[in-house]
Amino acid sequence: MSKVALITGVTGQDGAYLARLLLDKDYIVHGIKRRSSSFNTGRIEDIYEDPHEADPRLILHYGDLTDTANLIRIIQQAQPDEIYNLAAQSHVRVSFELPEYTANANAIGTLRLLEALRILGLEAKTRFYQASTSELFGAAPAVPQDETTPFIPRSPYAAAKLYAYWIVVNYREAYGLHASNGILFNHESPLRGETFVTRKITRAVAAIHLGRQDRLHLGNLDARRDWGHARDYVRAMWLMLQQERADDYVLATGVTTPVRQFVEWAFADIGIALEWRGEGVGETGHDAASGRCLVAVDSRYFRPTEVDVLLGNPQKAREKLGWSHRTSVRELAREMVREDLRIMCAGKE
Ligand code: NDP
Ligand code: GDR
Repeated sequence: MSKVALITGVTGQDGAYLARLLLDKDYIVHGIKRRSSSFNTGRIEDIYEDPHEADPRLILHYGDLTDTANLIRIIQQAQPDEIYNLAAQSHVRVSFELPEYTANANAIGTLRLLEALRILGLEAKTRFYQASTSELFGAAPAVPQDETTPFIPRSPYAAAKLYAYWIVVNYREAYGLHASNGILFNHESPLRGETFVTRKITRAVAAIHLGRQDRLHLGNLDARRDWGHARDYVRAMWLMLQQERADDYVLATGVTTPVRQFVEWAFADIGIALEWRGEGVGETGHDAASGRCLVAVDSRYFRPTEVDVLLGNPQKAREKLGWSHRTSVRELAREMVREDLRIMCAGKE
């Protein structure tokens, strides 16, 4: 008998990688997608079978984390063995513009799913994965950060995810749910949303190379992130739900890189060495060979409160799950530039 999984956020970056992984493991996968005015299933196009064909193994439901009745109905229909709660308003900068919605979807949305499991009497059957985040560490003074590092959130996004983290722990302790938090550091891929910094950089570099864009405008170049590949991280989500006991795990590479370095690597991949001039807002990056200005720092991309340094220690995941990342941040940057060039050349953009 195939296991049944339900993925919220199946149309997002991680949802797309996880759905593939679970289908490869012979799961039946239910996914929740939002109604939108244009197609939003681009990332799962190749695995989403025609719903008119018999026995499709990926089944999509319209849904939203802000609609309690809808979530209860979907879970009742799917009767999942595993739920992966990946849906969220996931953009930190945007959460300063949409703080209430972010709390509703990211915090209360998680509570709605957990309550649905209780209402439906699925506490003993259904295992639960929560997409927690390194943003919880926020202004934590010490690096590297691990499962014992205190949380000091620095954005409405992180504050909402903090509630979600603790409500998952509480339902595990109070009701015996097999519910785990993956505290994931940044992970990227060619499927990364276009407004997150890595993808914004690699798309711009590809467009500049093809003569379709003049300049890349960015915010804080000195923030440091522990970047891994999404493909590696979804493997660990699955592993967490296969453990006898639910627990919370940091997933990270153990390497931190400034945004500035990622920009330099991406330009290096199209043969351009960058030279920086100035400092702070107004700083610019130039093609060292031609002097052409290709990067400009713009105040509009700064955040009211920033997370300066993220660096994770994934030792627990290594020891207990046997997990470690396979793709380095340098390889990741190269893959993303290559894919964006391919997509643009193929005329898909
Ligand atoms: P994406 O932004 O790519 O995907 C988010 C998904 O959530 C999309 O499918 C989106 O739908 C869906 N969604 C948003 N709001 C709602 C809602 N109200 N109801 C139902 N679905 C909704 O994020 P990622 O794949 O990168 O991340 C997955 C999860 O992991 C998120 O919760 C994120 O906060 C968290 N996370 C991500 C990290 C990363 O580095 N990628 C690191 C740590 C945590 P639509 O396609 O319609 O927009
Ligand atoms: P983050 O990712 O906020 O870490 O959240 P993002 O790529 O948005 O920012 C990373 C760092 O880059 C700096 N930055 C810019 N960021 C964006 N988006 N656009 C810019 O132009 C820009 N210039 C500089 C930012 O200030 C920041 O320091 C991601 C999301 O996936 C969350 O959902 C997840 O929880 C965390 O990673 C871990």
